[in-house]
Amino acid sequence: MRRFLSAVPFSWLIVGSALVLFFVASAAAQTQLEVCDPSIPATQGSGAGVTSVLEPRSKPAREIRDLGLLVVAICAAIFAVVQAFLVIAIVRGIRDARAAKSLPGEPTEPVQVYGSLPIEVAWTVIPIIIVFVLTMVTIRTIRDIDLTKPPLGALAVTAIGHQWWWEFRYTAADGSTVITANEMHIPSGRPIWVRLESADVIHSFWVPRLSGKLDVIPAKTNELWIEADEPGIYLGQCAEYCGTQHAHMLIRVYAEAQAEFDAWLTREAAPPFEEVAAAVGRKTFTDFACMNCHAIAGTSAGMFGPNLSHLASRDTIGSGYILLNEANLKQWIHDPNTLKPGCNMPSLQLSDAQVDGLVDYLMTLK
Ligand code: HEC
Ligand SMILES: [Cu+2]
Repeated sequence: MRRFLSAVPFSWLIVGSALVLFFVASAAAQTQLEVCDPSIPATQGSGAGVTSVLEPRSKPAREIRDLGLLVVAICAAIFAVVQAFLVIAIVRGIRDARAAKSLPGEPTEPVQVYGSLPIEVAWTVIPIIIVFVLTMVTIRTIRDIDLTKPPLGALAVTAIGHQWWWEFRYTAADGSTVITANEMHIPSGRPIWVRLESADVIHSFWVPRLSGKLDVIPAKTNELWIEADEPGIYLGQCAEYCGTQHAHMLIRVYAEAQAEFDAWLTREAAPPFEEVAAAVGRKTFTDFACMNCHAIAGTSAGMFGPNLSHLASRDTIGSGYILLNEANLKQWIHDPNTLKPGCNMPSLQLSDAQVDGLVDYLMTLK
């Protein structure tokens, strides 16, 4: 037994640990991965909150999963065959060595075989076939999902990556541009043609259940087909390291029935409802630098930070990282760095009264 163990190749240890890691990782992926703050309502609709590539909800994501599983299956088969030969060789080697010991004088080397034509042909032709199959299947998948033109009936949305949040732009029925942040609404069952742009560095747009990932590159527009088969919230994540708060540059895709989506877009296109009682907060907003960085329809036009026109209709702030409620908003405005360290919004050192006014005002922006 000790003999056998010492003969176990080192590669098995590596492969063994890799397998253990793989199973642990896939188990983790299976658990309901929620955004960092577990109190954020990630789940709505079937299986929302899951970010696993193994649970696709669109044609592009399904094709990517299927291709991945095919590659894993072929590699597993190759692994099994190679390891089987290895085990046979080890067992025979030990047996022959034992036999040689009991028969002194016999050669301990196994019979040497050189240049067997059938074997040479087999291990040349079989890998070529495997590589050929993988190439063809990959080309087919790319042709199916990496489109150069929007699919029929697609809705065009522009997504702009910023350090560390997402901006989404739509064209409303009246031709006006609707701008929102971090929570992307889409009609379910309809292809979405996402034009990806960056305001600063390279990001990557990835909603695992809706499509593959695609880089978001400054001064270049990439185009990505995403789609949700069924309504629900689908979580995504910037997938290209882009600085301090890269990990908290989350994407929330709200897929809803077409009529619901249309109603949402119409609401977003309209000016926000403002209560007269919130006028104090509105004045603070325009008196301070808030207005230079944030746009609120009818109030300010800043473009550096997220559009706040309909902030109160969103579930989260800080790019899907923090639940939107009065307490969090208060803390955020006092000093966003206590919630999202390193983010590009400064603390304006406002008094409690000023912050309270701002919160009252912002929470009316439905
Ligand atoms: C220098 C520009 C700048 C100024 C000034 C500024 N902000 Fe921001 N703000 C940002 C940026 C950038 C973000 C996005 C931070 C992130 O998620 O990483 C942000 C995020 C926010 C958010 C969360 C929005 C969302 O959807 O995630 C709110 C609310 C907000 N700011 C309110 C204010 C208020 C109120 C003021 C004035 C007291 C203010 N901001 C001043 C740049 C600014
Ligand atoms: Cu990033």
